[in-house]
Amino acid sequence: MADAKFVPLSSYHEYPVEEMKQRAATFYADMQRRRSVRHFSDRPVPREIIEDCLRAANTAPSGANMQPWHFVVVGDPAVKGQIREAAEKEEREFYARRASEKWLEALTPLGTDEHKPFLETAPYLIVIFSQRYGLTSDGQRIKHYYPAESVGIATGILITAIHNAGLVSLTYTPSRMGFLNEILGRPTNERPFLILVVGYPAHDAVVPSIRKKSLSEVATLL
Ligand code: IYR
Repeated sequence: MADAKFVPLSSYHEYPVEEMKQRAATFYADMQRRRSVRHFSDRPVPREIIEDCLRAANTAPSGANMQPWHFVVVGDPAVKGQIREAAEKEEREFYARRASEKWLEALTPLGTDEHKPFLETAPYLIVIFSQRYGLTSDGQRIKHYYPAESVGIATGILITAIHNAGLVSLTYTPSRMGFLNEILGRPTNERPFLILVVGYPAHDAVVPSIRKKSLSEVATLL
């Protein structure tokens, strides 16, 4: 710890307890409105909104503060088309052969199939990569710690930031994702984590009728 440097925690702000309760309840009420959406409008979204949401995601805690993530924002219709084509090829294989009966059964309530038109309709695809290790400018490998956990946390913050901005998103994981490195020219130390589809919902968007578990089902308070 000899070289550790510390500065005062000047960013922390304490709220009175009543205000904390109010903030926690209000935040929950707002998050409860978030839904994963598969029907997008093609309405454009200002790029700076996406950039600020990515800045928020980049504040995420990560193993040894290595920030083992990379975000590729795809707005180019030609690239979105390439991603759709490659993803649907994987999904045709998934739904016809790769998926077990049990897996298909678990997906039934979501009504998903091999067609992924949202990959072209939505204004942005944010492709999130997890870096298995980092690289210095002279090509030396830097060890990354807990990349899966770190990228998962950053992705959660990104989803929350997008919802907070007033947009909708879909966490989309094609059955196999290696094609994303090729299409987007990402290096071999990066693994595709997921595609976050972002935009406005279509006017006639519908969502599956599913429910979240209650607090007592997911939490134990000792
Ligand atoms: N990737 C496929 C299948 C799929 C898998 C899970 I796990 C989901 O939560 C939803 C879908 C698809 O997107 O259709």
